[in-house]
Formats: sequence, structure tokens, C-alpha cells
Amino acid sequence: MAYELAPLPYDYAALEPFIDAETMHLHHDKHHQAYINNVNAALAKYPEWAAKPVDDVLRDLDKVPEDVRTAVRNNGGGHSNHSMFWHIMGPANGPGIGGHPSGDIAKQISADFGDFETFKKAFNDAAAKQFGSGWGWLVFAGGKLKVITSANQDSPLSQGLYPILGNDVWEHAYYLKYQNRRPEYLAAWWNVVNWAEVNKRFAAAKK
Ligand code: MN3
Repeated sequence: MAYELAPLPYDYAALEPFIDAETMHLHHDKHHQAYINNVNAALAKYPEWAAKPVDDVLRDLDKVPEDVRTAVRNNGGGHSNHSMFWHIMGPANGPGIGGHPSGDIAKQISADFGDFETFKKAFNDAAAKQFGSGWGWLVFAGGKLKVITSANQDSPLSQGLYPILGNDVWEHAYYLKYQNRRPEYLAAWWNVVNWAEVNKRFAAAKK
């Protein structure tokens, strides 16, 4: 069964004014769809791999047939990363969206970073410095939260890490509204983070 693009869990304009509707249309309908088309094409001759959830394929990336491994890393990664990304965001000013974190993730952020502002700064600095295209991530490793970055569409899953949250710093994620001002995009993005979903992912990361 080939992978399919799920609709956004909210309206294209729901993240305004922090992320504009035009960016969301292009990002979801064109970029995410292209990753799906490309990973489906790569796995077409390997039905036993195509049948697995994309996250499981990425966890076992080193076992994926070599002739399609790079295509799967890039496009399977793109599919997985964007599927996470849409869900860890939510309508600006909606309940539990933006503002300060709640629940277990709030406690763990305080324990590992001191406070939310310090964590945000560490995340934004790391993501701002990621050279070229990539992602900033929050992962849970060795009983602690850690900020990491990856290039291209490389998924933390392929390093044995579960992404609790991630922000896309490819220019396609922000260029229409923010042009070259990546730090401004990074600062604004926290206004649309869905902390309930992040808490769900944190619970999954601890398993
Ligand atoms: Mn993207």
C-alpha cells in the first residue's frame, strides 16, 4: 500500500499570522506530496518495505536495499518529518497552543534546561545555525531532553532517537513571509506549537 498525504488537521490559514496560508498550501500540498511520490517510487519494487509504516522504515534505514536507501532517507524522511510537523502545530490562539508548555514536558524542560526561555533559546540558536536545509529537534536520550539538528530530511529515528518536536528550517517553510530572516521565523513558530501533541510524543519517547 503506497503512502498517502493526509489532510492538514486544521485550515491552511489557521497558523496565521505566524505561518501564512500560502506557505502552508505549498508546503503541505506540493512539498510533502513530492516526498510521498518519491518514496513510493523508490519502494515500488520492494513491497515488503513499502508495507511498513514509514517511521519503521527509517528506524531500519541501514537495512533498506542500498539502491534506494538514499531516496528513502531523503523522501521517506521528508514524509515522516512533515507528518510530525503538521501535528505538533495547531491553530494560533487555540486552547493549549503556543504560550508556555504544560504537563510532563514542561517539568522535564525545567529539569533539563532550567526554564522554558532557556530551552527556547538553545533550540532557536541550534536551528538558526543549521547550515543550509534541515531541522531542529528535541529528543529524549539517556533520560534527558536534548536539542539536536539534522541536515536535509534526515530523521532522528534513523539514529535510534524519537523526535518529540521538530521545526523545519528549509527555506520552503518560511521564505515567502520571512525571506532570509530565519531567526524571526524560529521565534514566531512557538506561537503555534501544540503542547498536548508534544506531551503525547514525549510519552511515546519515554517508552
Ligand atoms: Mn518542509
